[in-house]
Amino acid sequence: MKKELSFALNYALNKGFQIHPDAFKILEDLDVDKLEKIIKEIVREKSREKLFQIDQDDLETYLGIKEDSTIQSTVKILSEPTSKITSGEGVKGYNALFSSRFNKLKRIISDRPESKMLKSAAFVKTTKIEDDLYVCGLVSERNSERNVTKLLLEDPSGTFEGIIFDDELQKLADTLLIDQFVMVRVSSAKNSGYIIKDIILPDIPEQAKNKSETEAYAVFLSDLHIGSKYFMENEFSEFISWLSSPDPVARKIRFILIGGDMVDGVGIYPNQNKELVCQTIQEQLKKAEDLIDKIPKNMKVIIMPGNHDPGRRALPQPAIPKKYNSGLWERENVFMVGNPAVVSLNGVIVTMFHGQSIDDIVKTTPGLSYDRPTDVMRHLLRARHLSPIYGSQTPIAPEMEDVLVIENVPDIFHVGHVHRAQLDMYKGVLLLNSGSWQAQTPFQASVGMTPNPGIALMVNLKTFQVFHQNYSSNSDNVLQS
Ligand code: D5M
Ligand code: FE
Ligand code: ZN
Repeated sequence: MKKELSFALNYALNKGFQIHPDAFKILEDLDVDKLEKIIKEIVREKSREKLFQIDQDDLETYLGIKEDSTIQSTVKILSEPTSKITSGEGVKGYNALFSSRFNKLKRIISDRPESKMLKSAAFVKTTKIEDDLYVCGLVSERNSERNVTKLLLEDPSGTFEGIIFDDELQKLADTLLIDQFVMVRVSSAKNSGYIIKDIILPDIPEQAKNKSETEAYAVFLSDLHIGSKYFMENEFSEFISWLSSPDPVARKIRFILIGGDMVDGVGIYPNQNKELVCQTIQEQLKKAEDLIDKIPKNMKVIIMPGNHDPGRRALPQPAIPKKYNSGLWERENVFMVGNPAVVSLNGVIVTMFHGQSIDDIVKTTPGLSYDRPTDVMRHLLRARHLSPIYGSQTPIAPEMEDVLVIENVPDIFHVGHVHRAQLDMYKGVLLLNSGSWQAQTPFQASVGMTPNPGIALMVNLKTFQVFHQNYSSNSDNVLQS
Protein backbone atom coordinates (compact mmCIF):
# COMPACT_ATOMS: atom_id res chain seq x y z
CA MET A 1 0.00 0.00 0.00
CA LYS A 2 1.18 3.52 -0.81
CA LYS A 3 2.35 5.42 2.29
CA GLU A 4 -0.03 8.34 1.66
CA LEU A 5 -2.94 5.89 1.52
CA SER A 6 -1.94 4.13 4.74
CA PHE A 7 -1.52 7.54 6.42
CA ALA A 8 -5.06 8.53 5.36
CA LEU A 9 -6.54 5.22 6.53
CA ASN A 10 -4.77 5.36 9.89
CA TYR A 11 -5.90 8.91 10.38
CA ALA A 12 -9.56 7.92 9.95
CA LEU A 13 -9.24 4.69 11.97
CA ASN A 14 -7.60 6.58 14.87
CA LYS A 15 -10.57 8.93 14.93
CA GLY A 16 -12.83 5.89 15.37
CA PHE A 17 -13.99 5.59 11.75
CA GLN A 18 -14.74 2.53 9.69
CA ILE A 19 -14.06 2.58 5.97
CA HIS A 20 -16.34 0.72 3.58
CA PRO A 21 -14.47 -1.45 0.99
CA ASP A 22 -16.08 0.51 -1.92
CA ALA A 23 -14.80 3.74 -0.39
CA PHE A 24 -11.39 2.15 -0.02
CA LYS A 25 -11.37 1.40 -3.76
CA ILE A 26 -12.02 5.04 -4.57
CA LEU A 27 -9.28 6.18 -2.17
CA GLU A 28 -6.85 3.77 -3.81
CA ASP A 29 -7.35 5.42 -7.21
CA LEU A 30 -7.04 9.00 -5.98
CA ASP A 31 -4.10 11.25 -6.55
CA VAL A 32 -1.85 10.69 -3.48
CA ASP A 33 -1.20 14.40 -3.00
CA LYS A 34 -4.89 15.02 -2.38
CA LEU A 35 -5.53 12.11 -0.02
CA GLU A 36 -4.61 13.79 3.27
CA LYS A 37 -6.75 16.86 2.62
CA ILE A 38 -9.74 14.80 1.47
CA ILE A 39 -9.71 12.38 4.39
CA LYS A 40 -9.29 15.16 6.98
CA GLU A 41 -12.22 17.13 5.60
CA ILE A 42 -14.52 14.11 5.40
CA VAL A 43 -13.58 13.04 8.95
CA ARG A 44 -14.27 16.56 10.25
CA GLU A 45 -17.65 16.76 8.49
CA LYS A 46 -18.81 13.27 9.53
CA SER A 47 -17.62 13.69 13.13
CA ARG A 48 -19.89 16.70 13.33
CA GLU A 49 -22.78 14.50 12.10
CA LYS A 50 -21.68 11.76 14.52
CA LEU A 51 -21.61 9.20 11.70
CA PHE A 52 -18.45 7.16 11.99
CA GLN A 53 -18.39 5.28 8.70
CA ILE A 54 -16.89 6.54 5.45
CA ASP A 55 -18.60 5.03 2.45
CA GLN A 56 -18.55 5.44 -1.32
CA ASP A 57 -21.31 8.03 -1.20
CA ASP A 58 -19.28 10.33 1.07
CA LEU A 59 -16.33 10.26 -1.28
CA GLU A 60 -18.39 10.72 -4.42
CA THR A 61 -20.23 13.66 -2.89
CA TYR A 62 -16.95 15.19 -1.81
CA LEU A 63 -15.31 14.65 -5.21
CA GLY A 64 -18.33 15.93 -7.12
CA ILE A 65 -18.64 12.68 -9.03
CA LYS A 66 -21.97 11.62 -7.67
CA GLU A 67 -23.82 9.87 -10.44
CA ASP A 68 -26.91 11.21 -12.12
CA SER A 69 -29.22 8.25 -11.58
CA THR A 70 -31.71 9.49 -14.17
CA ILE A 71 -29.31 8.55 -17.00
CA GLN A 72 -30.37 5.16 -18.33
CA SER A 73 -27.96 2.34 -19.03
CA THR A 74 -29.99 -0.44 -20.65
CA VAL A 75 -28.03 -2.98 -22.67
CA LYS A 76 -29.84 -5.52 -24.82
CA ILE A 77 -27.87 -8.06 -26.81
CA LEU A 78 -30.00 -8.35 -29.95
CA SER A 79 -27.85 -10.89 -31.74
CA GLU A 80 -24.48 -12.49 -31.29
CA PRO A 81 -23.25 -15.81 -32.64
CA THR A 82 -21.86 -17.68 -29.59
CA SER A 83 -24.82 -20.04 -29.14
CA LYS A 84 -25.44 -20.40 -32.88
CA ILE A 85 -22.01 -21.73 -33.71
CA THR A 86 -22.42 -25.27 -34.98
CA SER A 87 -19.81 -25.58 -37.73
CA GLY A 88 -21.47 -27.43 -40.53
CA GLU A 89 -19.04 -29.80 -42.17
CA GLY A 90 -17.31 -29.55 -45.55
CA VAL A 91 -19.13 -28.83 -48.78
CA LYS A 92 -22.57 -29.44 -47.35
CA GLY A 93 -21.87 -26.74 -44.76
CA TYR A 94 -20.73 -24.25 -47.36
CA ASN A 95 -23.75 -24.97 -49.57
CA ALA A 96 -25.98 -24.19 -46.61
CA LEU A 97 -23.98 -21.03 -45.82
CA PHE A 98 -24.22 -19.64 -49.34
CA SER A 99 -27.85 -20.54 -49.71
CA SER A 100 -28.56 -18.77 -46.41
CA ARG A 101 -26.63 -15.73 -47.71
CA PHE A 102 -28.57 -15.75 -50.99
CA ASN A 103 -31.98 -16.15 -49.35
CA LYS A 104 -31.44 -13.45 -46.74
CA LEU A 105 -30.18 -10.94 -49.32
CA LYS A 106 -32.91 -11.80 -51.82
CA ARG A 107 -35.43 -11.05 -49.08
CA ILE A 108 -33.73 -7.70 -48.47
CA ILE A 109 -33.69 -6.75 -52.15
CA SER A 110 -37.32 -7.83 -52.57
CA ASP A 111 -38.35 -4.53 -51.00
CA ARG A 112 -37.34 -2.80 -54.23
CA PRO A 113 -39.90 -2.27 -56.99
CA GLU A 114 -37.57 -3.81 -59.64
CA SER A 115 -37.70 -7.15 -57.90
CA LYS A 116 -41.19 -7.73 -59.33
CA MET A 117 -39.45 -8.56 -62.59
CA LEU A 118 -36.88 -10.77 -60.93
CA LYS A 119 -36.28 -14.10 -62.67
CA SER A 120 -34.00 -17.02 -61.92
CA ALA A 121 -30.82 -17.70 -63.91
CA ALA A 122 -32.38 -20.91 -65.28
CA PHE A 123 -35.50 -19.08 -66.45
CA VAL A 124 -33.47 -16.51 -68.37
CA LYS A 125 -31.44 -19.22 -70.10
CA THR A 126 -34.43 -21.23 -71.24
CA THR A 127 -36.80 -18.45 -72.23
CA LYS A 128 -36.69 -16.01 -75.08
CA ILE A 129 -36.71 -12.62 -73.39
CA GLU A 130 -38.41 -9.66 -75.03
CA ASP A 131 -38.34 -6.99 -72.29
CA ASP A 132 -35.63 -6.18 -69.77
CA LEU A 133 -35.77 -8.27 -66.64
CA TYR A 134 -33.80 -8.74 -63.46
CA VAL A 135 -31.55 -11.53 -62.20
CA CYS A 136 -29.89 -11.68 -58.80
CA GLY A 137 -27.11 -13.81 -57.41
CA LEU A 138 -23.71 -13.99 -55.80
CA VAL A 139 -20.86 -12.72 -57.99
CA SER A 140 -18.75 -15.73 -58.90
CA GLU A 141 -16.49 -14.14 -61.51
CA ARG A 142 -15.81 -10.75 -62.99
CA ASN A 143 -13.25 -9.88 -65.60
CA SER A 144 -12.53 -7.03 -67.94
CA GLU A 145 -10.96 -7.49 -71.34
CA ARG A 146 -10.82 -5.17 -74.34
CA ASN A 147 -13.43 -2.69 -73.07
CA VAL A 148 -15.87 -5.41 -72.12
CA THR A 149 -16.62 -6.56 -68.59
CA LYS A 150 -18.01 -10.02 -68.06
CA LEU A 151 -19.93 -10.82 -64.91
CA LEU A 152 -20.93 -14.27 -63.71
CA LEU A 153 -23.67 -14.61 -61.10
CA GLU A 154 -24.87 -17.69 -59.27
CA ASP A 155 -28.32 -18.33 -57.88
CA PRO A 156 -29.79 -21.63 -56.65
CA SER A 157 -31.04 -22.45 -60.18
CA GLY A 158 -27.67 -22.08 -61.89
CA THR A 159 -25.34 -19.46 -63.32
CA PHE A 160 -25.97 -16.35 -65.34
CA GLU A 161 -23.37 -14.66 -67.52
CA GLY A 162 -23.79 -11.11 -68.74
CA ILE A 163 -21.68 -8.51 -70.52
CA ILE A 164 -21.26 -4.84 -69.63
CA PHE A 165 -20.39 -2.22 -72.25
CA ASP A 166 -21.24 0.99 -70.42
CA ASP A 167 -18.18 2.77 -68.96
CA GLU A 168 -19.75 3.90 -65.71
CA LEU A 169 -21.31 0.51 -65.12
CA GLN A 170 -17.96 -1.15 -65.78
CA LYS A 171 -16.42 1.01 -63.04
CA LEU A 172 -19.11 -0.09 -60.61
CA ALA A 173 -18.61 -3.71 -61.67
CA ASP A 174 -14.87 -3.37 -60.93
CA THR A 175 -15.69 -2.62 -57.28
CA LEU A 176 -17.86 -5.71 -56.86
CA LEU A 177 -16.45 -8.27 -54.51
CA ILE A 178 -16.43 -11.96 -55.28
CA ASP A 179 -19.38 -13.67 -53.51
CA GLN A 180 -21.14 -10.36 -53.00
CA PHE A 181 -24.89 -10.34 -53.74
CA VAL A 182 -26.16 -8.12 -56.58
CA MET A 183 -29.21 -7.70 -58.78
CA VAL A 184 -28.74 -6.83 -62.45
CA ARG A 185 -31.06 -5.58 -65.20
CA VAL A 186 -30.55 -7.60 -68.35
CA SER A 187 -31.66 -7.73 -71.95
CA SER A 188 -30.85 -10.13 -74.78
CA ALA A 189 -27.90 -9.27 -76.96
CA LYS A 190 -28.48 -9.17 -80.72
CA ASN A 191 -26.79 -12.41 -81.60
CA SER A 192 -26.67 -14.37 -78.38
CA GLY A 193 -25.96 -13.78 -74.72
CA TYR A 194 -27.10 -11.04 -72.39
CA ILE A 195 -26.26 -7.42 -71.79
CA ILE A 196 -26.19 -6.08 -68.23
CA LYS A 197 -27.75 -2.61 -68.26
CA ASP A 198 -27.78 -1.86 -64.55
CA ILE A 199 -26.28 -3.18 -61.32
CA ILE A 200 -28.27 -2.81 -58.11
CA LEU A 201 -26.73 -3.38 -54.69
CA PRO A 202 -28.91 -4.30 -51.72
CA ASP A 203 -27.65 -1.14 -49.93
CA ILE A 204 -29.40 0.46 -46.96
CA PRO A 205 -32.27 2.92 -46.99
CA GLU A 206 -31.80 6.42 -45.53
CA GLN A 207 -32.11 6.01 -41.77
CA ALA A 208 -33.97 7.92 -39.12
CA LYS A 209 -31.94 7.29 -35.99
CA ASN A 210 -33.12 5.67 -32.80
CA LYS A 211 -32.11 7.93 -29.93
CA SER A 212 -31.58 7.47 -26.22
CA GLU A 213 -34.07 9.45 -24.14
CA THR A 214 -31.39 10.44 -21.67
CA GLU A 215 -27.92 11.83 -22.35
CA ALA A 216 -25.98 8.62 -21.90
CA TYR A 217 -22.60 8.40 -23.61
CA ALA A 218 -20.98 5.33 -25.13
CA VAL A 219 -17.22 4.89 -25.57
CA PHE A 220 -15.98 2.94 -28.58
CA LEU A 221 -12.67 1.13 -28.23
CA SER A 222 -10.87 -1.73 -29.96
CA ASP A 223 -7.43 -3.18 -30.60
CA LEU A 224 -5.98 -2.71 -27.15
CA HIS A 225 -3.54 -5.60 -27.72
CA ILE A 226 -2.99 -6.11 -24.00
CA GLY A 227 0.06 -8.33 -23.50
CA SER A 228 1.93 -6.83 -26.44
CA LYS A 229 5.07 -4.80 -25.83
CA TYR A 230 3.42 -2.10 -27.90
CA PHE A 231 0.20 -1.91 -25.84
CA MET A 232 0.08 1.74 -24.71
CA GLU A 233 -0.54 0.86 -21.11
CA ASN A 234 0.17 4.30 -19.65
CA GLU A 235 -2.11 6.11 -22.07
CA PHE A 236 -4.85 3.52 -21.68
CA SER A 237 -4.63 3.63 -17.86
CA GLU A 238 -4.83 7.39 -18.01
CA PHE A 239 -8.01 7.10 -20.03
CA ILE A 240 -9.47 4.55 -17.58
CA SER A 241 -8.71 6.93 -14.66
CA TRP A 242 -10.40 9.75 -16.56
CA LEU A 243 -13.60 7.67 -16.53
CA SER A 244 -13.79 8.17 -12.74
CA SER A 245 -12.97 11.88 -12.91
CA PRO A 246 -15.48 14.67 -12.28
CA ASP A 247 -15.40 15.63 -16.01
CA PRO A 248 -19.04 16.21 -17.06
CA VAL A 249 -18.75 13.90 -20.09
CA ALA A 250 -17.09 11.14 -18.06
CA ARG A 251 -19.94 11.37 -15.55
CA LYS A 252 -22.47 10.59 -18.28
CA ILE A 253 -20.70 7.56 -19.75
CA ARG A 254 -22.81 4.43 -19.31
CA PHE A 255 -21.45 2.10 -22.00
CA ILE A 256 -17.98 0.96 -23.06
CA LEU A 257 -17.68 -1.16 -26.19
CA ILE A 258 -14.55 -3.13 -26.97
CA GLY A 259 -14.60 -4.24 -30.60
CA GLY A 260 -11.97 -6.96 -30.62
CA ASP A 261 -8.22 -7.52 -30.24
CA MET A 262 -8.55 -6.78 -26.54
CA VAL A 263 -5.48 -8.94 -25.99
CA ASP A 264 -2.56 -9.65 -28.33
CA GLY A 265 -2.99 -13.43 -28.07
CA VAL A 266 -0.36 -16.13 -28.38
CA GLY A 267 0.89 -17.72 -31.61
CA ILE A 268 -1.07 -15.33 -33.81
CA TYR A 269 1.93 -14.61 -36.03
CA PRO A 270 5.46 -16.09 -36.27
CA ASN A 271 7.84 -15.12 -33.43
CA GLN A 272 5.09 -13.18 -31.68
CA ASN A 273 6.51 -14.23 -28.29
CA LYS A 274 9.43 -11.82 -28.81
CA GLU A 275 6.93 -8.94 -28.88
CA LEU A 276 4.91 -10.04 -25.84
CA VAL A 277 5.22 -8.92 -22.24
CA CYS A 278 2.61 -11.50 -21.13
CA GLN A 279 3.38 -14.90 -22.61
CA THR A 280 0.07 -16.65 -21.90
CA ILE A 281 -3.55 -15.93 -22.79
CA GLN A 282 -4.48 -16.26 -19.11
CA GLU A 283 -1.92 -13.65 -18.08
CA GLN A 284 -3.08 -11.28 -20.82
CA LEU A 285 -6.74 -11.67 -19.91
CA LYS A 286 -5.97 -11.20 -16.21
CA LYS A 287 -4.33 -7.90 -17.05
CA ALA A 288 -7.38 -6.94 -19.13
CA GLU A 289 -9.63 -7.89 -16.22
CA ASP A 290 -7.59 -5.73 -13.81
CA LEU A 291 -7.93 -2.73 -16.14
CA ILE A 292 -11.66 -3.32 -16.67
CA ASP A 293 -12.14 -3.53 -12.90
CA LYS A 294 -11.02 0.10 -12.67
CA ILE A 295 -14.01 1.17 -14.79
CA PRO A 296 -16.82 2.56 -12.62
CA LYS A 297 -19.46 -0.12 -12.06
CA ASN A 298 -22.31 1.96 -13.46
CA MET A 299 -20.68 1.66 -16.90
CA LYS A 300 -21.66 -1.45 -18.86
CA VAL A 301 -18.76 -3.01 -20.72
CA ILE A 302 -19.33 -5.08 -23.86
CA ILE A 303 -16.41 -7.25 -24.94
CA MET A 304 -16.27 -8.74 -28.43
CA PRO A 305 -13.31 -10.76 -29.79
CA GLY A 306 -11.09 -10.02 -32.78
CA ASN A 307 -8.51 -12.09 -34.63
CA HIS A 308 -6.01 -11.82 -31.75
CA ASP A 309 -8.39 -12.98 -29.01
CA PRO A 310 -8.85 -16.63 -28.01
CA GLY A 311 -11.86 -18.68 -29.14
CA ARG A 312 -11.66 -19.46 -32.82
CA ARG A 313 -10.12 -17.66 -35.72
CA ALA A 314 -12.90 -18.18 -38.31
CA LEU A 315 -15.91 -15.88 -38.54
CA PRO A 316 -18.35 -15.78 -36.88
CA GLN A 317 -16.32 -15.91 -33.65
CA PRO A 318 -17.74 -17.01 -30.30
CA ALA A 319 -17.26 -14.82 -27.22
CA ILE A 320 -13.86 -15.18 -25.50
CA PRO A 321 -14.33 -18.56 -23.76
CA LYS A 322 -14.93 -18.65 -20.02
CA LYS A 323 -12.19 -21.24 -19.59
CA TYR A 324 -9.48 -18.62 -20.18
CA ASN A 325 -10.88 -16.05 -17.77
CA SER A 326 -13.99 -16.63 -15.76
CA GLY A 327 -13.53 -13.31 -13.94
CA LEU A 328 -14.68 -11.25 -16.91
CA TRP A 329 -17.75 -13.49 -17.29
CA GLU A 330 -18.64 -13.07 -13.62
CA ARG A 331 -18.65 -9.27 -13.52
CA GLU A 332 -22.13 -7.80 -13.22
CA ASN A 333 -21.33 -4.94 -15.59
CA VAL A 334 -19.52 -6.98 -18.27
CA PHE A 335 -21.21 -8.57 -21.31
CA MET A 336 -19.20 -11.11 -23.31
CA VAL A 337 -20.39 -11.37 -26.93
CA GLY A 338 -19.19 -12.97 -30.16
CA ASN A 339 -18.10 -11.28 -33.40
CA PRO A 340 -20.23 -9.86 -35.02
CA ALA A 341 -22.82 -8.63 -32.52
CA VAL A 342 -25.81 -6.34 -32.58
CA VAL A 343 -26.57 -4.54 -29.33
CA SER A 344 -29.08 -1.96 -28.20
CA LEU A 345 -27.84 0.80 -25.87
CA ASN A 346 -30.89 2.63 -24.49
CA GLY A 347 -32.59 1.76 -27.80
CA VAL A 348 -29.71 2.89 -30.06
CA ILE A 349 -28.73 -0.02 -32.31
CA VAL A 350 -25.02 -0.72 -32.71
CA THR A 351 -23.58 -3.33 -35.07
CA MET A 352 -20.16 -4.38 -33.80
CA PHE A 353 -17.74 -6.16 -36.12
CA HIS A 354 -14.00 -6.48 -35.62
CA GLY A 355 -13.29 -5.85 -39.31
CA GLN A 356 -11.14 -8.76 -40.49
CA SER A 357 -12.60 -8.58 -44.01
CA ILE A 358 -11.16 -5.09 -44.57
CA ASP A 359 -7.77 -6.67 -45.36
CA ASP A 360 -9.20 -8.68 -48.27
CA ILE A 361 -11.34 -5.83 -49.54
CA VAL A 362 -8.62 -3.17 -49.72
CA LYS A 363 -6.42 -5.61 -51.63
CA THR A 364 -8.96 -6.27 -54.38
CA THR A 365 -10.93 -3.06 -54.71
CA PRO A 366 -9.80 0.02 -56.63
CA GLY A 367 -10.17 3.25 -54.64
CA LEU A 368 -10.14 1.67 -51.17
CA SER A 369 -7.23 1.80 -48.74
CA TYR A 370 -6.21 1.20 -45.12
CA ASP A 371 -6.06 4.96 -44.59
CA ARG A 372 -9.83 5.32 -44.89
CA PRO A 373 -11.47 2.38 -43.16
CA THR A 374 -14.88 4.09 -43.08
CA ASP A 375 -14.96 3.93 -46.91
CA VAL A 376 -14.65 0.17 -46.64
CA MET A 377 -17.38 0.14 -43.98
CA ARG A 378 -19.67 2.02 -46.38
CA HIS A 379 -18.91 -0.67 -48.96
CA LEU A 380 -19.97 -3.35 -46.47
CA LEU A 381 -23.26 -1.58 -45.76
CA ARG A 382 -23.99 -1.30 -49.49
CA ALA A 383 -23.26 -5.01 -49.92
CA ARG A 384 -25.29 -5.68 -46.74
CA HIS A 385 -22.58 -8.14 -45.73
CA LEU A 386 -19.69 -7.95 -43.25
CA SER A 387 -17.32 -10.24 -45.14
CA PRO A 388 -18.42 -10.81 -48.73
CA ILE A 389 -15.21 -12.35 -50.08
CA TYR A 390 -14.90 -16.03 -49.32
CA GLY A 391 -11.64 -17.95 -49.64
CA SER A 392 -9.13 -15.17 -49.17
CA GLN A 393 -7.35 -14.31 -45.91
CA THR A 394 -10.47 -13.97 -43.76
CA PRO A 395 -11.46 -17.46 -42.66
CA ILE A 396 -15.21 -18.07 -42.64
CA ALA A 397 -16.62 -21.19 -40.99
CA PRO A 398 -19.15 -23.41 -42.80
CA GLU A 399 -22.10 -22.49 -40.61
CA MET A 400 -25.67 -23.34 -41.61
CA GLU A 401 -26.75 -19.71 -41.30
CA ASP A 402 -24.86 -16.71 -42.68
CA VAL A 403 -24.86 -14.38 -39.67
CA LEU A 404 -22.56 -11.96 -41.50
CA VAL A 405 -25.44 -10.65 -43.61
CA ILE A 406 -26.39 -7.18 -42.32
CA GLU A 407 -30.09 -7.90 -41.83
CA ASN A 408 -30.99 -4.95 -39.63
CA VAL A 409 -29.60 -1.52 -40.34
CA PRO A 410 -27.90 -0.08 -37.24
CA ASP A 411 -27.72 3.50 -35.97
CA ILE A 412 -23.99 3.08 -35.34
CA PHE A 413 -21.58 0.78 -37.17
CA HIS A 414 -18.57 0.04 -34.94
CA VAL A 415 -15.49 -1.56 -36.54
CA GLY A 416 -11.79 -1.76 -35.58
CA HIS A 417 -8.92 -3.96 -36.80
CA VAL A 418 -7.02 -1.51 -39.03
CA HIS A 419 -5.80 0.67 -36.13
CA ARG A 420 -6.98 3.96 -37.66
CA ALA A 421 -9.62 5.86 -35.74
CA GLN A 422 -12.01 7.51 -38.16
CA LEU A 423 -15.57 8.82 -38.26
CA ASP A 424 -18.02 9.22 -41.11
CA MET A 425 -21.69 9.09 -41.89
CA TYR A 426 -23.59 7.09 -44.49
CA LYS A 427 -27.34 7.46 -45.06
CA GLY A 428 -27.88 8.43 -41.44
CA VAL A 429 -25.66 5.68 -40.00
CA LEU A 430 -22.70 6.80 -37.90
CA LEU A 431 -19.60 4.94 -39.14
CA LEU A 432 -16.95 4.64 -36.52
CA ASN A 433 -13.58 2.93 -36.64
CA SER A 434 -12.29 2.86 -33.11
CA GLY A 435 -8.57 2.84 -33.90
CA SER A 436 -6.23 1.19 -31.40
CA TRP A 437 -4.21 1.43 -28.19
CA GLN A 438 -1.17 -0.27 -29.64
CA ALA A 439 1.78 1.73 -30.94
CA GLN A 440 3.02 0.99 -34.46
CA THR A 441 4.46 -2.54 -34.56
CA PRO A 442 7.60 -3.44 -36.57
CA PHE A 443 5.32 -5.34 -38.97
CA GLN A 444 3.10 -2.32 -39.52
CA ALA A 445 6.16 -0.13 -40.05
CA SER A 446 7.52 -2.60 -42.61
CA VAL A 447 4.34 -2.39 -44.70
CA GLY A 448 3.96 1.38 -44.29
CA MET A 449 0.88 1.18 -42.08
CA THR A 450 0.58 4.23 -39.83
CA PRO A 451 -1.87 3.77 -36.97
CA ASN A 452 -3.32 6.69 -34.96
CA PRO A 453 -3.46 5.00 -31.54
CA GLY A 454 -4.60 6.36 -28.18
CA ILE A 455 -7.82 8.04 -29.31
CA ALA A 456 -11.04 7.28 -27.41
CA LEU A 457 -14.24 7.98 -29.36
CA MET A 458 -17.42 8.82 -27.46
CA VAL A 459 -20.94 9.36 -28.69
CA ASN A 460 -23.79 11.13 -26.93
CA LEU A 461 -26.59 8.65 -27.63
CA LYS A 462 -29.28 11.31 -27.35
CA THR A 463 -27.80 13.88 -29.74
CA PHE A 464 -25.27 11.71 -31.65
CA GLN A 465 -22.63 14.35 -31.03
CA VAL A 466 -19.20 12.75 -31.10
CA PHE A 467 -16.38 13.58 -28.68
CA HIS A 468 -12.89 12.25 -28.50
CA GLN A 469 -10.00 12.20 -26.07
CA ASN A 470 -6.56 11.92 -27.59
CA TYR A 471 -3.92 10.42 -25.28
CA SER A 472 -1.12 10.31 -27.82
CA SER A 473 1.85 12.58 -27.17
CA ASN A 474 2.60 12.73 -30.90
CA SER A 475 1.06 15.85 -32.46
CA ASP A 476 0.69 14.13 -35.87
CA ASN A 477 -1.51 11.49 -34.26
CA VAL A 478 -4.97 12.89 -34.93
CA LEU A 479 -8.50 11.68 -35.51
CA GLN A 480 -9.49 11.43 -39.14
CA SER A 481 -12.89 12.32 -40.50
O1 D5M B 1 -4.12 -6.11 -37.58
C1 D5M B 1 -3.84 -4.79 -37.73
C2 D5M B 1 -3.74 -4.48 -39.20
O2 D5M B 1 -2.47 -4.94 -39.69
C3 D5M B 1 -4.78 -5.19 -40.04
O3 D5M B 1 -5.19 -4.34 -41.09
C4 D5M B 1 -4.07 -6.35 -40.63
C5 D5M B 1 -2.65 -5.91 -40.71
N1 D5M B 1 -1.78 -7.05 -40.43
C6 D5M B 1 -1.27 -7.39 -39.24
N2 D5M B 1 -0.47 -8.46 -39.34
C7 D5M B 1 -0.48 -8.82 -40.64
C8 D5M B 1 0.17 -9.84 -41.40
N3 D5M B 1 0.99 -10.74 -40.84
N4 D5M B 1 -0.06 -9.86 -42.73
C9 D5M B 1 -0.88 -8.97 -43.31
N5 D5M B 1 -1.49 -7.98 -42.65
C10 D5M B 1 -1.31 -7.90 -41.34
P1 D5M B 1 -4.16 -6.95 -36.25
O4 D5M B 1 -5.39 -7.77 -36.34
O5 D5M B 1 -4.20 -6.01 -35.10
O6 D5M B 1 -2.91 -7.77 -36.23
FE1 FE C 1 -5.75 -5.20 -33.96
ZN1 ZN D 1 -7.41 -7.24 -35.64
